[in-house]
Amino acid sequence: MIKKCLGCGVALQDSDKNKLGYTPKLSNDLCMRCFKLKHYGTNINDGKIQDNNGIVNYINKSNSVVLFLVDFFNINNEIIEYYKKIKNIKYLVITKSDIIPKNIIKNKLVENIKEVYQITEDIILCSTFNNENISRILNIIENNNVIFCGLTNMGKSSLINKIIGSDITVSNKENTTQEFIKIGNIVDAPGFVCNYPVYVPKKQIKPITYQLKNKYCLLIDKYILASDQDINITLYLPNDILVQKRRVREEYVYNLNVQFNEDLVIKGIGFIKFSGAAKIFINNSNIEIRKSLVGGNNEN
Ligand SMILES: Nc1nc2c(ncn2[C@@H]2O[C@H](COP(=O)(O)OP(=O)(O)OP(=O)(O)O)[C@@H](O)[C@H]2O)c(=O)[nH]1
Ligand SMILES: [Mg+2]
Repeated sequence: MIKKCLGCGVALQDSDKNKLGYTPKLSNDLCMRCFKLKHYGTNINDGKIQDNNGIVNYINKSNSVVLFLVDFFNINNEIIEYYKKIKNIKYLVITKSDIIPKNIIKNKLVENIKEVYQITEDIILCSTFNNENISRILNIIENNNVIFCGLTNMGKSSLINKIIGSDITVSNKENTTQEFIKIGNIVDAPGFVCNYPVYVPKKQIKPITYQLKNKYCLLIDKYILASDQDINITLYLPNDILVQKRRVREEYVYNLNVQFNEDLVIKGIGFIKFSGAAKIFINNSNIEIRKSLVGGNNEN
């Protein structure tokens, strides 16, 4: 029988150092990639390119209950489309609830996600770090075969390790889990990988409000955001992302309309809530605009 790496699920091999699954000794439980990720946090191989639709097909062929994981900052249409393709009994699990800003009312957030993305199934907010709703997940697992799936870096393997005491490799690098890993009645799926990097926030996010002025733009990480008029915006982005105000230095084409109470989603990082209508410029094509997930009573 082929021996698989306990950390990421790839078949172990001792013949080619540069290929996935390499280990100097086949008696080892981990491939070299997992060993380095676990002990040094370094990634010696980006892993195979995941086939997102292949993952969906595998799930649809099973009769397992599906926990589809996504964190608060990575909810977008592209990901929700994968969620909707899954035909099994399923739950949308909003992970890393510990990083959701304090001002957000969680019940209201769940209502808003249901409304904006037309979700009819239960939504569970949970955190592996502070144990929020872990008991609800345990309950589902006790009574069903369960597949954990979702975007890469959403904490699938961390949650499984927490609830069953397994030792699947966890890291803030994308594509950590390489193959489906079956442990008892639980399956950890490789994460969906999209064409944008998925940031892992380190701590609870504090929303920051800026006035975006006509003559100034914001430099967010490596992206320029400019508006054709003065407007208040609130950034729901990891606080270690560098944000700087700059004087507008060139003519921008303001070709994107954002309305009052809408979010500009920057996929993989987070979103920006607009408190007024504006025409904007942003040099990033991985964006979406939606009715805001936050705001309303007592928020902001
Ligand atoms: N703040 C916070 N971070 C978490 C939580 N759960 C996981 N993380 C972090 O999220 C990152 C990704 O965790 P993984 O468990 O490897 O994510 P995954 O979904 O299995 O990722 P892939 O295997 O690439 O699909 C790690 O840096 C974890 O420490 C959580 O509840 N709260
Ligand atoms: Mg994983």
